[in-house]
Amino acid sequence: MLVKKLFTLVFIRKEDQILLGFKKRGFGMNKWNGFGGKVEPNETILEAAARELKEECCLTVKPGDLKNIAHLEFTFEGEPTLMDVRVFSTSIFEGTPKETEEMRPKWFRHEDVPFEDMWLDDKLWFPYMLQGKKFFGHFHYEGFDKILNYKIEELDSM
Ligand code: 6U4
Ligand code: NA
Ligand code: NA
Repeated sequence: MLVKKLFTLVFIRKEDQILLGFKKRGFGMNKWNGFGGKVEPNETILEAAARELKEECCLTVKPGDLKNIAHLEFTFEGEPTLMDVRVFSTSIFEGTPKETEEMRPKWFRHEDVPFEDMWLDDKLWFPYMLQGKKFFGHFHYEGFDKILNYKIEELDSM
């Protein structure tokens, strides 16, 4: 049986740029990604998404301004965990991104997204996100550097 764990992942957009953070510690260390983390028992998924964004790069968003753009699932060969990742995006935010203990933020133009220093799945689904599509993706990993199989489905609504 798979044990589901719920995570958030937030992408801030500005004109033709997207904000990524270089993760300095923990899961996904030394990779660029959106901002996010575990959903705590006392909060909604949107509250968790806004909280993690604030903690990790000091930007403020209203939870209601976050648009749910994707649902990603990650499983790992031989492991009982399913990572259930809810992906959000907005261009409505307050503040200037600041480096924290967890993340070093940086704006990237779409053509400069550093896929070679990101999770392997990102280059498979970023094109959907950058084109403004909604989608579901499931990725089955062996370890952290090999995808055994995956599927991505575009969705009409989330
Ligand atoms: P703590 O324990 O506070 O450091 P927390 O910030 O709660 O952790 P974290 O950073 O471990 O959680 O959450 C993992 C983050 O990585 C979430 O935003 C989801 C994201 N993530 C996990 N696997 C991913 C993958 N294969 N591709 C991807 N993002 C992934 O693009
Ligand atoms: Na995190
Ligand atoms: Na965090």
